[in-house]
Amino acid sequence: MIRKRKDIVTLEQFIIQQEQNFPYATGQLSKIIRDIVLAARMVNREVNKAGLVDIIGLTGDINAQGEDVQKLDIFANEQMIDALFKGNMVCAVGSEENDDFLIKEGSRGRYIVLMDPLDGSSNIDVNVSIGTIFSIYRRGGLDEALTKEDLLQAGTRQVAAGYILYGSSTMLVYTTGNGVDGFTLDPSIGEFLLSHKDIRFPKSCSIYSVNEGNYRDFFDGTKEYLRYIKRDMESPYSSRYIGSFVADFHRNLLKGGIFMYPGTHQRPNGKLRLTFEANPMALIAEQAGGYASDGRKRILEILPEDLHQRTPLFVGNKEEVLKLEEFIRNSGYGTSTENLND
Ligand code: AHM
Ligand code: MG
Repeated sequence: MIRKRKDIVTLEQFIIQQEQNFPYATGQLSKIIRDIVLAARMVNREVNKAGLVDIIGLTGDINAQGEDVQKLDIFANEQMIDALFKGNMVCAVGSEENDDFLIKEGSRGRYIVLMDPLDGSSNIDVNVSIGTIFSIYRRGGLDEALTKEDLLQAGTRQVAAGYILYGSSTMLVYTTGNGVDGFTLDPSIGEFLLSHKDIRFPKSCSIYSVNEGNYRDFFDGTKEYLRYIKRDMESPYSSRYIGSFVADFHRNLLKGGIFMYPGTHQRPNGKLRLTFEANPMALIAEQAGGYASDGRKRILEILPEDLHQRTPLFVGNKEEVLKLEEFIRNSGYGTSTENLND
């Protein structure tokens, strides 16, 4: 079916419409979204060429988490930082690829951006979808120096969050706290077009996504929940796990599902980062009627102490994540290793 021109809404038109709904908006936040999208277009171009040119592959450098860094990560990081700082609305950027915050001295920018410029980058060389995740906060008074409280705020204080999925098509999904909307890049005209208006998790959950290779090492509550959804439910859920967070989250958002990256005995805080990965997806999930938890409490209420802090993460359909919390609560938040081999 070919859509008539009047049905098509570009991202730019959508942003303008949104601003008209908030007559006091300064347009600064919209400018940041535009800057992120501009950088994402550049990243998209390189991701699409990754199989063809020598931009792919390890550089030999190690990132802040001690993992190998691939060239595309660096490219994405540079593009994002460059676009954000040139835009003048942003005074500080925290990136998964940098040990510490990058501060723009003397900036009058009101906003702080935290991001994972290219999540799932270990999937690049096997042609699996990857993504950029971002999260935007407002700083305190412009006349005071930036404080730790400005830089490390709880997820509830996000003014916007989103992701770009470089998949079979390229999509931007974002929220400014007023629902979640999705845009698909039309490569023939180079524009993101509104394709998924007001996204909500479907009523029922039908998918669970977890790296079950780690099962042995999960805590009791997580194991009991997994046994329940696989064995005790009338119609068991489908298991779907790509191992690329943006793609796993996006599928579950559209189809209904729970994504889990639990803590383990080896790594009680799991793998994913609170600031770059959990918080933005938690805001999107809640804005779409879902919920995100660390197993005990709401992700968005955790006050980060460190830029690179990790957290267990359970995110998806609200009732499902609440059920998971119940299993963990009923296990006494157990950390026993007794049934490690179940
Ligand atoms: P990255 O930020 O180093 O790319 O790692 C994060 C990725 C996520 O995209 C994904 O959900 C997770 O790591 C997969 O981890 P695992 O391979 O342990 O299942
Ligand atoms: Mg990541």
